[in-house]
Amino acid sequence: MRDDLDLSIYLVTDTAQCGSLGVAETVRQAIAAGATLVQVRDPDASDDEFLALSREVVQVAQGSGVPVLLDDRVHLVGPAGADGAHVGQHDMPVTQARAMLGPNAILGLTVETAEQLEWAIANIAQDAMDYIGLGPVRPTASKPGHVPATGMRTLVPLAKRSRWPSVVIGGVKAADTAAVRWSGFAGVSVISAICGQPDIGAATRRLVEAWQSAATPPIALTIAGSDPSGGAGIQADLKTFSALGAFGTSVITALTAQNTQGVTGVDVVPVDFVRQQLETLVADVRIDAVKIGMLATGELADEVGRLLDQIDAPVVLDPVMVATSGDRLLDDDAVQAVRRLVAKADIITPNLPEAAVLLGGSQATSLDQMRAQAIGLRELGCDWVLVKGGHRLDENATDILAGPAGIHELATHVVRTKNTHGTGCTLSSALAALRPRNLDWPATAAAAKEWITGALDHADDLGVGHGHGPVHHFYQFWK
Ligand code: TZP
Repeated sequence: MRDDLDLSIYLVTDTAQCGSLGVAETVRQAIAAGATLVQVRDPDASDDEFLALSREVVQVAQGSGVPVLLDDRVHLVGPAGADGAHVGQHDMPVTQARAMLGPNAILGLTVETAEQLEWAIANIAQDAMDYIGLGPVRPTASKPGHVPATGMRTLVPLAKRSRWPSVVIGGVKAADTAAVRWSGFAGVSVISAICGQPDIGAATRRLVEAWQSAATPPIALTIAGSDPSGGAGIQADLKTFSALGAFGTSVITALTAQNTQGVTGVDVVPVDFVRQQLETLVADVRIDAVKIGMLATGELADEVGRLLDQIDAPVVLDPVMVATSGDRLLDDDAVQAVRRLVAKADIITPNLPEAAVLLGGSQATSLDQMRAQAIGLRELGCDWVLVKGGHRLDENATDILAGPAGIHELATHVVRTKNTHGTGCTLSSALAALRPRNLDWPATAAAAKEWITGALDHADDLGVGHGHGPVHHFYQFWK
């Protein structure tokens, strides 16, 4: 057992992928750039070849403080002078490996399923093992014939349940690294994100920098209008961010006078002052995700489009046009500007009336029409389109997510409640809050849909107003 083990940038070597540069030189450059742990892996090598390779790697790592582990061959740890071993489900049992290695060696185990984790919890003493490797999170060519990829939605609960620190393995890229840390893992375990890369140092530094960027919680920004009744707009967005573990910041585009029964007035913030709010904010505060809601006028929509160039973060655009009460929240001439803004977003979240307005067509009434509209909206220049089925309410409350690889369907039970004020704002801000903790939009959308369904399930617990009351953003916290 090691108390000071740094699992954050965990390099697993692959002799073929390291190519002509070689394993030892790859390890040397990766350690120089910040790799924190190395596992020598070459399942095809004979014991003699593996021992020679391991000795080379141990020598390269000497003096760096970076431990070297051997994959599977526990009996070679001593002869190679390595610091420990990593064993798989079909290798030597952990308790036997610990007995062979002694109390000070580092020892890790691959866990692929909930059953394997439960078995480990029941049968392996906490101090017999240092960490678990969870995966594969994505399909990977580095381990052909491996069990199917499980994705973060399966792995995150396993990491939470684990008594040992967890690293994620399998197809992990630099772009995933912050999400892995924000999801509570102790590190990323990679082969191809380092081995065989044209510049080993640069590839390793990308992982290190992404890991460091996630040392503190994600910060989300909402650019939207204020709802004094607290169920929609900026107020809903900040509650959603807070409930889902993102620090919330806001730029206000408009003040509305409204309650749960309707909107009685809108006062649009001058464009110059919207710009000043945003520029002052981003001059100081890092933004990890953006949600855009009510834009009120075409002029504001165009200005927000320009301001987005100052932010390097995923953008969720909720093309807000009409409140739940039926009140218009956008000028007619602003629709064209919102269409232009769509091209600057990573994902848009129209409901059925908004999808129809954006496409200049009629409202979808069937799932097939929703699929066609979602695909059609991608032509406006946005990779991902989530068409919400809330206005149709089939037996599964199905939403359609269209992306570069086709259609995903998101279905849950229908919640029968009149308290739906702010559901659009809440879902889009949930996407912004959750994207930093997920590897892609399908996983983010599935998590957001599950969460907002809970917020709708508990909406009737709140007795706010006499019209369409708000959903319950804090249903997971309040008794
Ligand atoms: N165990 C589970 S997936 C995997 C191993 C060794 C391969 C990871 O390689 P890559 O290239 O980082 O996907």
